[in-house]
Amino acid sequence: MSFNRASGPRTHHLAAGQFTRDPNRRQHHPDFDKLQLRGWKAAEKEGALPSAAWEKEKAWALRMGLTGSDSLTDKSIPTFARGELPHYAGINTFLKAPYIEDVTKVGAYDAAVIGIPFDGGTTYRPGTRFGPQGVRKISALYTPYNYEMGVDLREQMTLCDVGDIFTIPANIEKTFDQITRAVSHVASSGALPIMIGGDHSIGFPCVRGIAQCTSKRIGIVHFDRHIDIQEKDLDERMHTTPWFHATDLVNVPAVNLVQIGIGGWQVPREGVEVARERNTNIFTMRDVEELGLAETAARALELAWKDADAVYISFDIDSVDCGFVPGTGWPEPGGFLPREALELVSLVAKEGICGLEVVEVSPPYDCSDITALLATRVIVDVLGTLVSHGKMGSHKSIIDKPVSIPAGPDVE
Ligand SMILES: [Mn+2]
Repeated sequence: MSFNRASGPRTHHLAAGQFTRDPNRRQHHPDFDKLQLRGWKAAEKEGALPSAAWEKEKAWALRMGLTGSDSLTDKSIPTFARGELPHYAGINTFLKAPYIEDVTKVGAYDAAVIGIPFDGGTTYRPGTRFGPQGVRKISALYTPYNYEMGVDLREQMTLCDVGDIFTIPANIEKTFDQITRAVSHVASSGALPIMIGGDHSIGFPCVRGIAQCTSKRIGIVHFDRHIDIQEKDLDERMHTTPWFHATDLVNVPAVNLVQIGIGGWQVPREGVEVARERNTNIFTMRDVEELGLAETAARALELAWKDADAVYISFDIDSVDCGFVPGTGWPEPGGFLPREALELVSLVAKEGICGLEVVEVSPPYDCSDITALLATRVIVDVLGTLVSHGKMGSHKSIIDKPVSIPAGPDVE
């Protein structure tokens, strides 16, 4: 309708006389209706968002950081930087979310970011122990508002950063126990666990942490170029093995494991054999290309949710073409374009999730923080999707066996 020339020029936003024809002047489509553009609709949606949490944050910043200098016109600017602004300043948490020093308080938040600085499961290039800090650092440039989604995370949900898990660099098994304990604590609190790795070996203890808080069945959607399902690698449970051990858990069946983007020359045959034996679901990049993003997501959701009660997302940053993610341990060409990956992960998240991990960001190999930036995008896009589809908090209903981990005694 908006391109129907017969309907004549639309003039809603044009001054009278603007359509006087000058043959030397380039004319715009006279009947182009910008009100039909998603861009304009998104702008209108912003007008309906609240700003109460932003006002509260600014008042808090003045209380915490002292009122600003007399010469400043904007009286909401404090002397010491507190909260979101300026983006280049401050002690970085993920998205400048509050740091929860006392983890017994994590249940007061809808979602909690957990750093897992561990690269002891790496079989080639290390460095993912710096992943959580790399992602937090570049996440500082984001605002909590997304124009296209029409979502403001600050206004519509509560997010905190619980800091990092105390990993044991020389011992994979002790690290796994620490990770499971931490993730089970956060999941039991009701906050949605959002893990920043770390190498992909953390996938097993993260899923185990959630699985032990519930009698329900969990499916996994796994974005990767690698299959990551052999039993051992180099004699240990390395980053090539998480789904072998996760799908050994009674309530995490392999038939609900959906692996998307797998392919190239780095998929070990040992893993392929296990995937075949356990009947997992594998989509190559060519599958994604032929099906299209919407159909891929629809089929992935169907498989992951079949007789399951919740779905966990594991996003390996190396699922994206290595031209976009130099900062990773096993770079492989031919993966997703960033725009495809973000679209697909959002399409999967819109049905709700019980946890998200983003792994394999290795800042020492990164350029201009672009790999860490994409990891940040995956997390904020998933959060925005959960908010815009009313799925934030949907995981709470599966937590029927919450764990209780003792804190140390009170100190002065
Ligand atoms: Mn991988």
